[in-house]
Amino acid sequence: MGRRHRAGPRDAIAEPWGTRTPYGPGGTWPVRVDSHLADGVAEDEVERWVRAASLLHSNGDAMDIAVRDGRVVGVRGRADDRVNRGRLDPKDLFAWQAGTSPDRLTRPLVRMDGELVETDWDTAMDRVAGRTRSLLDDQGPSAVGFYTTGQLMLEEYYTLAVIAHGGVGTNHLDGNTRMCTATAAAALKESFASDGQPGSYTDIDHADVIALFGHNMAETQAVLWARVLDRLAGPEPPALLCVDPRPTPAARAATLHLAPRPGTNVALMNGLLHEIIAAGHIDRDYIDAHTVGFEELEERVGEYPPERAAEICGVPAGRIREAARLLGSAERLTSTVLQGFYQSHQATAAAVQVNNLHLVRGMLGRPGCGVLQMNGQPTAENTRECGANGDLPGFRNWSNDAHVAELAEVWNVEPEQIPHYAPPTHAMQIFRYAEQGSIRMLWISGTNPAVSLPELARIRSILAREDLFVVVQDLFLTETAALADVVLPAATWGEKTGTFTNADRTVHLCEQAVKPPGEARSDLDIFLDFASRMGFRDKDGGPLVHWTDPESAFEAWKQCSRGRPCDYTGLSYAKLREHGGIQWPCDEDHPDGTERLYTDGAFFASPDYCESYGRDLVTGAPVEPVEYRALNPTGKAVIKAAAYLTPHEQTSDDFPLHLITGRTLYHFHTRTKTGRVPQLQKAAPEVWVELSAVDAEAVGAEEGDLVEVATPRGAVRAQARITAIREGVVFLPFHYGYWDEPEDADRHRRAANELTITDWDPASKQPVFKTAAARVTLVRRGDRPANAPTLTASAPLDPGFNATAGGASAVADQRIGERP
Ligand SMILES: Nc1nc2c(c(=O)[nH]1)N[C@H]1C(S)=C(S)[C@@H](COP(=O)(O)OP(=O)(O)OC[C@H]3O[C@@H](n4cnc5c(=O)[nH]c(N)nc54)[C@H](O)[C@@H]3O)O[C@H]1N2
Ligand SMILES: Nc1nc2c(c(=O)[nH]1)N[C@H]1C(S)=C(S)[C@@H](COP(=O)(O)OP(=O)(O)OC[C@H]3O[C@@H](n4cnc5c(=O)[nH]c(N)nc54)[C@H](O)[C@@H]3O)O[C@H]1N2
Ligand SMILES: [Mo]
Repeated sequence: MGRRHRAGPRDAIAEPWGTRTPYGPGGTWPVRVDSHLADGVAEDEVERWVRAASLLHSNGDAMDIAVRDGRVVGVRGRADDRVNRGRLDPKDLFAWQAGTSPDRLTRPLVRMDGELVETDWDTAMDRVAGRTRSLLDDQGPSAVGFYTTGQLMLEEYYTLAVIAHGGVGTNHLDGNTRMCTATAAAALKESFASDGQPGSYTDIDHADVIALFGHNMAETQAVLWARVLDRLAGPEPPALLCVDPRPTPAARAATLHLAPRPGTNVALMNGLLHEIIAAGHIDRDYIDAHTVGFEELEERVGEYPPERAAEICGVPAGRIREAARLLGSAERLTSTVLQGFYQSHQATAAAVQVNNLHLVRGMLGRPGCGVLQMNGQPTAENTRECGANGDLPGFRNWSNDAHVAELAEVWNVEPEQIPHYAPPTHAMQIFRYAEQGSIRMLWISGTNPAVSLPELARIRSILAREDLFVVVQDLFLTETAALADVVLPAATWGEKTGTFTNADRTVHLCEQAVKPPGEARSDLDIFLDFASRMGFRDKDGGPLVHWTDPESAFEAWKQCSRGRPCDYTGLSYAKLREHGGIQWPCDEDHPDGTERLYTDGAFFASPDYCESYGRDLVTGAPVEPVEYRALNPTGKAVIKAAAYLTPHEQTSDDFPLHLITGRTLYHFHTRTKTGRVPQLQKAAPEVWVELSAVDAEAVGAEEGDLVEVATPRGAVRAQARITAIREGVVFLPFHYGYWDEPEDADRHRRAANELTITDWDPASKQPVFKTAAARVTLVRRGDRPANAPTLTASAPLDPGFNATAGGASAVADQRIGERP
């Protein structure tokens, strides 16, 4: 048995990554159990501990929810779980308090004479079902659209996918995962012809080089970053490469930090691949045995000697060479990719080059050799698996008739009932159809598009259209809910049971700990109620949705996943209770799950089996089945080359700066949860804008001054934070909508998405949140530094003022060495 000692409590706001537990290559990440209980509650006063996983990122940290008197009173990390080995980050530790917020929605609301008024479930659901029925009669299924999320549970997405594709029969079902990890899925489909994360978090334990591409891991997957920090603090630490225009904590810890001009990732990757191939740092045998397309890549990257890449990216050629040497000499390379690559005009093309890097170096499927095309939201993976994201369930191929027939068999419907005349409609197109009036009902669950979609003035005007019936299913009266015709109060994390799958395919069971407030219902119960009101039938007249609770929904999903890459048939609630997190595929042949995909160079890519034949990276046009068969008859990995294309919106005299947007450690998205959590809200209470000293001086602004950031779409006012961000680049966090100050006259001058553009990557259709041309002007002098976090990417150049801290209410316990 291991020792157990207290590392001493920490202020989890001031020390978000906690105390180091160093370890060496190939070692096991030591256990450190973090916990936080409500003020005045001692651990022995907790009545029950209920199994769960983290909600506000995709890391999948396993934890137990502490319950007393029927209320959640805290959380504790699970020592025995493969993902976090007990650790929790600030959102994990504190965000549960949002569930107990007094302004939770507790009754359905319907719009009467222009106002939202409380009503009962029957009235609300009859309105929803009645409108669906009349639209189906008048116009057919294409009048109805569903826009869901990456924050519900697998059982809920699967039920929604069956309802939308199999019941209503509409092709218009997508998730906010389109904003989030559509490019992760697209890049995996391009390279491996199927979604499915090749790597595993345990690759961090083995890697000798770790490369982060457009991923602020320290802030967005803080527990995974603690794992990296523990390797860095241990014997034989890995070298770290960070590619990000901002001085993120990872950039500051990196062996090598490249800060490219936003939107130039493809040129940079081509420059790196040019050097790696030229230096012969490639695995010829692997390339020959397991890939197609290498010659095209070699030729393409031949056009990007470091000097040319340097000119495009604004990174010195010498640094590109250095980075290529680092990547080229790695023996065990682990790469992660996220929004700095995914939310740009060449998102898929850039993310695919990271896959190419691993393919040409033969670094896949071995310990330490993994690509993690990251997810963002806690259950984005499930949205994708279940086909609630603009794909078919079970990673089935919409352009393969046999796959559609197989799905029809699982659902016991006619294949024609499942729309597959074109790929399922992507979210940006769903909103376009609503704008044009062909979609006349939009059911939004678990997402807040009035703050999170690009070009908000346009989104507000779409949601407010008279001829669009909007249903919003949420916990709170969000900016989006305020525009709805019907608002359905949902239960959330801790109030319902279901499964979650994280970014490295680890499935966790998350169990109900407490009752939802008032009349709030789980999303599953709401969807089931709708299916029964609609009377959806299979072809033998039985109920199409024949399950009644989370576990029976899970069992139904298992059958749908059978034989597919994301095979769940070997899992059960009982097994997840016994073992904690398990990685799919988990089936008869892999009863304990699967740590790494593609271990023997075998892919899910054969023409009959693959999820996708791929797309043209420039136009987005789907590759034809015959074309794919000719290119890749035996199902190898596909190496796809891409030329760099300039961003669509160029800087100009009027708009001379590059605007990028993103996150901070302490908040989640539109803050509907974290804004209601005192410790988190206090750490980052209001919007700020990050500027370099040079750009600030050019407009006469200093730290703390109020400035205006404008693009052709709108303007946001924020306090200036002067940082070591790349010159010519400004950064706005996108967390600040206006639900907490609805009467504020300046409310439309806080959200970053007032400024962003309606534009997307051609292959993944993911919007371009990370490149816009902007201008900054001084509004007025401030009298204090910006109220922005100091330990993160927004760290001030001048460290002379108070560091962000949480104080007494933010103390978390940490116990090192506690064994499962
Ligand atoms: N604290 C916190 N954690 C979260 C979330 C949250 O809201 N808050 N959200 C979760 C979700 S849904 C997601 S999707 C993930 C997102 O996690 P990340 O992708 O790590 O977060 P972002 O801040 O969106 O963007 C990452 C970085 O991209 C950089 N970047 C911008 N433009 C470029 C570019 O052109 N090239 C390169 N190389 N880099 C660029 C930015 O400077 C930024 O530091 O986080 C998850 N975790
Ligand atoms: N400018 C800019 N915009 C961005 C991004 C960016 O980097 N820059 N990132 C994009 C990305 S990656 C993402 S993921 C999106 C996120 O954008 P959103 O999805 O709009 O963000 P959230 O604030 O997480 O909204 C989730 C909503 O679901 C509700 N909710 C939580 N749990 C439950 C539940 O169990 N049931 C139901 N029914 N509702 C629930 C919450 O109260 C909240 O209103 O934003 C995108 N927009
Ligand atoms: Mo996301």
